[in-house]
Amino acid sequence: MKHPLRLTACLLLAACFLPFVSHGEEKYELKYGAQRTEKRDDEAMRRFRDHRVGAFIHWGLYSMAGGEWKGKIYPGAAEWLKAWAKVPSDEWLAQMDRWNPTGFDAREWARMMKAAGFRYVKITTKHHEGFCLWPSATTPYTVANTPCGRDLLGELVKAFNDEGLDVHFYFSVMDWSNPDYRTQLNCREDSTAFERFKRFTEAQLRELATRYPSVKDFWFDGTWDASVKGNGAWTLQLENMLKDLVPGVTVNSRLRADERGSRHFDSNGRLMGDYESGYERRLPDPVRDLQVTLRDWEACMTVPENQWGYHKDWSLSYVKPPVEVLRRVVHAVSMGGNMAVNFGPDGTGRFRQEEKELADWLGNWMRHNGEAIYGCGYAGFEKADWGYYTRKGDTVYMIVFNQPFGARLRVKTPAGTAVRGASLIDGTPVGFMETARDEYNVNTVESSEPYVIRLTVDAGSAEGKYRDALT
Ligand code: FHN
Repeated sequence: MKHPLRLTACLLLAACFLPFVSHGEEKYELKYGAQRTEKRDDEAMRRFRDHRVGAFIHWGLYSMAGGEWKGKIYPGAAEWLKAWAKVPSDEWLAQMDRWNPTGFDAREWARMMKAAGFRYVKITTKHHEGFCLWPSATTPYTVANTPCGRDLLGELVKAFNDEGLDVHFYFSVMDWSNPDYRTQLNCREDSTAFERFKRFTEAQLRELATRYPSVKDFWFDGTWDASVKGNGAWTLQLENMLKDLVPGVTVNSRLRADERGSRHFDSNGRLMGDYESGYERRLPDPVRDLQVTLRDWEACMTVPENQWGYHKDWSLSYVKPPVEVLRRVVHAVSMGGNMAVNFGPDGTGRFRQEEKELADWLGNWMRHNGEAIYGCGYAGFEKADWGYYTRKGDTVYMIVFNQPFGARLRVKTPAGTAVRGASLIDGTPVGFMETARDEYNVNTVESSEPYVIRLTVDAGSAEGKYRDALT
């Protein structure tokens, strides 16, 4: 038997070192973890969620080089060219002398994005390179000190808003142009420099929030270094500052770290920020990862394999055809998420032909079928091999990507849910029949592209049951 004193000492030690156990489920008592236990559900959040599909735009000095430095093409992500080609910061930033996007017309961009069916646009205000698309007073590395001299971000915000599109700001905390940035804080000098960097970042964000108060979302990036992860309190302070300055603004999960260094989700497994933003160039599995349907999230995707900024040679990787881009948008919505599709205009401010064609194709599809996307979410139906379901109340949309060999689409309803009607988006009825308990066959439709069948289901929504099973 153990000596009782030793046992007491062990228990005391354990009490000191083991995580604090509080309010039943929570393992750790956290000051800088998640700020709420439920989904955020105010009007601004619902607006963000209901939009479902947005564009991402990466535009900066890297858009001029297009993946090529001193005659050599680098196949990696074009916006990382400075790193691939090991270009010193002063040499990289000297490109500002050539920044003069003569083909740029903010209204044209806005019309294109609107026509493509996007409801919001995420713009890189500052990517890792540190060049600001707005005339910031915090640094010389801005549009103000280029031959262009205009506030390009301001022009974009106005043009998008004029078209009725919400603007979201991408902001990289990691900044290669600022000598105070540190990846790690190894000594006092590092900490002092990083404190200066924190003030600089705050000032930039304060400028963005006050100069462009119609901004609806801040999407943070470049927050993976130990220096940022070790400053959880600061990341929460930034989020709170933005929310004070811009009522209703949403903030992605990528900004935050708790005091134990956990990112996105705190050490108790709770989401930080307003929505999860970890799905980058990947999507949750529709069978295994149903947990995601319980929270808000937004995925983002590139059209080539991994190019966000403009790269002059798209032949270096597989390029997704429009139908595949659409499939990913639908996949995200079917699991209760949003999707941001990336565009990378070149240094003159023009979109490449492939991107214009993609925007046209998506716009055409969304004009006819957008009802199955906007304001829709997870349907609670079992995954089908012909495509995806989305749902709005008692209307369930079948979005058919793979025509089956037989002329029937099998629909397995959640227990107790009955299908009352089936039609095309234009109202044309579609034949269907009950084939077994909680199972129907719906007729296929001749179509050369993905099509939508609208099902009316009874009010005995199974969504709740699915949710109960998941939680
Ligand atoms: O490094 C960046 C990358 O260039 C791009 O901006 C993407 C967009 O989600 N985010 C970072 C990688 O996670």
